[in-house]
Amino acid sequence: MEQINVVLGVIGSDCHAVGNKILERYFSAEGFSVTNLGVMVSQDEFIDAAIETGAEAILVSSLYGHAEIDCEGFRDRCLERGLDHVVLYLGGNLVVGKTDQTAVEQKFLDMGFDRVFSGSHNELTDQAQLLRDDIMASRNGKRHRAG
Ligand code: B12
Repeated sequence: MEQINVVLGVIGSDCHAVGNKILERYFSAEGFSVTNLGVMVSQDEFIDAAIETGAEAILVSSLYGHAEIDCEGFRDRCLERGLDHVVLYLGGNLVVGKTDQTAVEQKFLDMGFDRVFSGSHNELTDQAQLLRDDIMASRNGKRHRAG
């Protein structure tokens, strides 16, 4: 099967490590070649790793509620550094407190993520297939943007 490289990690000063390990196992078991940067990863560390490994997707987690600050400008930074076609996913507990899930997800889609998973959408079900489809679309110059 064709190897597809992806980069995974928890952004910012966030130290929540358990979900990250589960994501590594899930996407590896689904056939992706996963570079897992672990916790407390900066935007540039994600991008450096994606460039080094030729990753076609960056999967960002944020669990401690500060995703908006940590993810600000991420898509622009990818473009600045030549990652024009990288697929960007974001998941976790993205904001502090109870906020409407759809509104939360839309906020991050507007920031340039291709798919956003929060609340009940965090459960790992068909994300590997979605990712495969989005990477294929991106290769064909049709980057997916939900919403
Ligand atoms: C254990 C824990 C800790 C431990 C972490 C230990 C460690 N090194 O992992 C300790 C005690 C250190 C900790 C600290 C803090 N924590 Co804490 N912690 C938790 C707790 C109880 C469990 C987290 C966990 O392991 N979950 C199990 C895993 C399997 O689930 P998960 O992390 O959500 O990951 C899954 C999904 O989110 C999803 N997912 C995640 N990312 C992505 C990405 C993609 C692309 C996709 C598709 C899916 C996906 O898939 C994952 C696998 O199934 C949660 C509450 C909870 N029940 O979730 C709070 C919680 C995450 N913590 C919270 C907070 C506030 C903190 C602190 C700020 C507390 C404080 N005031 O100090 C600090 C932050 C420290 C820091 N710098 O990060 C809040 C966050 C609030 C928010 N976002 O709204 C939570 C939700 C508790 C709460 N209800 O208030 N915490």
